[in-house]
Amino acid sequence: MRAFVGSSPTVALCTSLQENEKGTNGLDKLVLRGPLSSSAEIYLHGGHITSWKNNYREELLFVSNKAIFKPPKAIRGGISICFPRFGTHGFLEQHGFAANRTWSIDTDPPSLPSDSSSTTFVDLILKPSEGDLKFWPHSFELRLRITLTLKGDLKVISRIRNTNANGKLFSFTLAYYSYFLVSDISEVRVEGLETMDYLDNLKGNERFTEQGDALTFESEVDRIYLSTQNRIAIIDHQKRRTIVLHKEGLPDAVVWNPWDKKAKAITDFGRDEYKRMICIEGAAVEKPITLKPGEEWKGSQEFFSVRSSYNSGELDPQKVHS
Ligand code: TA6
Repeated sequence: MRAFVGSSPTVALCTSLQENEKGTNGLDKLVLRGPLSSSAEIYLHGGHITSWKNNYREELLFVSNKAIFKPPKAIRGGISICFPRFGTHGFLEQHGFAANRTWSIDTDPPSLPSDSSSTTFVDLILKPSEGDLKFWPHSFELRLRITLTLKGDLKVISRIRNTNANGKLFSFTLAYYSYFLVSDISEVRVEGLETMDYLDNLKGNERFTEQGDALTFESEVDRIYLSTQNRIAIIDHQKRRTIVLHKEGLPDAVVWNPWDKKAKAITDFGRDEYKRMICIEGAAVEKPITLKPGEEWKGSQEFFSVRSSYNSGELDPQKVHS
């Protein structure tokens, strides 16, 4: 099946995705090739991005060696969308069900302002099944546009429309559940969350205030930073690389590393893999988003990889881009 990928008007020819490949366990996988040598791999199971390689062909996402590519179990790693709930909420699976369902390629997406730089992109869509409606009785259209830019940056735009015919509004929380590959978690610093308030999931979700300098990691961390600034940097000294996240419409940020004890309890996670990953994700958790029928919410997260691990508060990837 040939899937169509779009590109910005400045790039006359639309390049098409490679054939819809068969990935692990024969699951449908799309390969998106950027205008230069970047790439992304996306499974229709979960609308799950399992690889993002920059123009230097460096892999930037973590996927567990023990990930189970068998629906409905979500793939452990990469980037997926927690919807309609982040976290545990009664009968809903942990982090909702969007990452547990099979998505489709959206061949007729409502238009989006095209990017200024040349890009290639693919559009995915998820609508609720009859089974989902039993758990969460709301009709919705969840769209993802996954884009690679000329510079090898990844951009994920999510749109959620309330398509209830019964006039009912609905509220949801959401997170871009993102696992980044790092050389050694004890060598990683995170800038951009200094002095922010956070809810600590390890202390009964009590509210604390972050200290005044970059985050470093010596043990399990499981926090939701609230109403943060939109730019967060993951600085990896050993790889001499910084991954910069720029989020829009996602006021909060989740930071998670299971460390050794919790890692052992996660069946689809290698016991030492916590050393090579960090989850940092734009989210809308503290204040659920409410949509009336016909209304649409849009959020996005851009991911830049910068070949430097300098210690600075002024991270402008455009100036120091790889
Ligand atoms: O994103 C952080 C978190 O909510 C942690 O609390 C931890 O539970 C993690 O998700 C793992 O959730 P999962 O359902 O993917 O095993």
